[in-house]
Amino acid sequence: MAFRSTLILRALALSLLLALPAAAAPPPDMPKDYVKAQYDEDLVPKFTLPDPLVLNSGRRVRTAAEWTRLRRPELLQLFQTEVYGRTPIGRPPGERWEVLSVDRNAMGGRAIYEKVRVYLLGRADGPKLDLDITLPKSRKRVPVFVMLSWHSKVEPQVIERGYGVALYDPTQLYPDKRDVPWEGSLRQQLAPPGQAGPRDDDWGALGVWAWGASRVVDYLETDPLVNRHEIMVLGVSRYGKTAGWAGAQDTRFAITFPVVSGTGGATLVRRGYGETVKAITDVFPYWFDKRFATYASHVNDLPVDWHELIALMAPRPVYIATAERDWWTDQHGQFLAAKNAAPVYALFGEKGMGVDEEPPIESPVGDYIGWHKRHGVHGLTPYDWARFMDFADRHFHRS
Ligand code: GTR
Repeated sequence: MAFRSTLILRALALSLLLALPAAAAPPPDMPKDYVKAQYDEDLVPKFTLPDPLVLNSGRRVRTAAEWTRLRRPELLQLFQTEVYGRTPIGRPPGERWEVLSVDRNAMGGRAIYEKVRVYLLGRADGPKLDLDITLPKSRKRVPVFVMLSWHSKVEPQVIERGYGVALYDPTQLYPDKRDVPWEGSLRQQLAPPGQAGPRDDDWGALGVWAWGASRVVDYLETDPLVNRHEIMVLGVSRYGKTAGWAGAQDTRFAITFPVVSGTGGATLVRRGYGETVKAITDVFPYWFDKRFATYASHVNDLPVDWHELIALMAPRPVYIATAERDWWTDQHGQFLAAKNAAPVYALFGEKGMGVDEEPPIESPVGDYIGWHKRHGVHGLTPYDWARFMDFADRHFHRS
């Protein structure tokens, strides 16, 4: 394929050499039963990151306009064909929704709770998406986190600080398991006419789930209580990966929050630290397209790495959250991905993280690219939420 020769060209002449940290940290002191993988910073191989600002043709983009017109579509396409699979359709023509119920006295009278059902293809007996929306009572339209989740618990401080939450369960669209038959799946229902079966670049579960997050926005944009310019996307772990891919593709997301997203979310896969491409595609091949697994033994040939996924948000803000005892997600790899996305933000005149070294624990950094590592393990905590809203307050000019 054309990008392969370009790849070689890039690797030879135009690539960016990643500076490894001068003094590597000692291997972490982790629980004995922690999942086995490579966790020694000294053993991270030297590698070359693809340069987000170099076109497949080898030419360098120099302006924000060139990035948006030329490079952004190329990178989106590479993430589609090589990683997540193609998103075959945007908003389906027949999509409609129904507000099933509204409770104006939710959370002790502080919130409004709406249940909304989206009929993705218009038909009541077709695929649907159920939304649980909790909005703080307010005289103004409110900012909203679209959150992908299995459960419908809303963190009270979010409502107290004036933010809404729209929850949806991605598995309603596509099950989180291997070997789901293509026949009858949403993937088949949304495939271009004439496609008889799955292809190597057919979207995996993460792609379908991310597409669902965009369908939530279709509804939210019409909700009179919601500020359509302040819709964000947030997910944790596998749904953090999903949130990243959703935010990269759909510019209606004002801010993206990939939380402990790790491999396939916001970390550099070339580091081979913690969960590798091989590990993730062995256990969760169906999250991605078929082509992604073919890079497992030679990740350096992957024409993208995850600093470029973060760059796809530019100039919209993005906030990457990691946890101290979550080595599997490669926290430092998520720092380096964030750092190496900055040149794209710079084209827009925006500052990324504003630091070169990983900051101390629980010292959030970042202007347009927010980043923190908090105490604790894999998950989402009140500390994370508080920092996310500090970041959003700043960008939405809320006091
Ligand atoms: C793990 C997987 C991670 C992460 C996690 C989760 O088993 O290796 O990539 O996605 O599941 O979603 O909880």
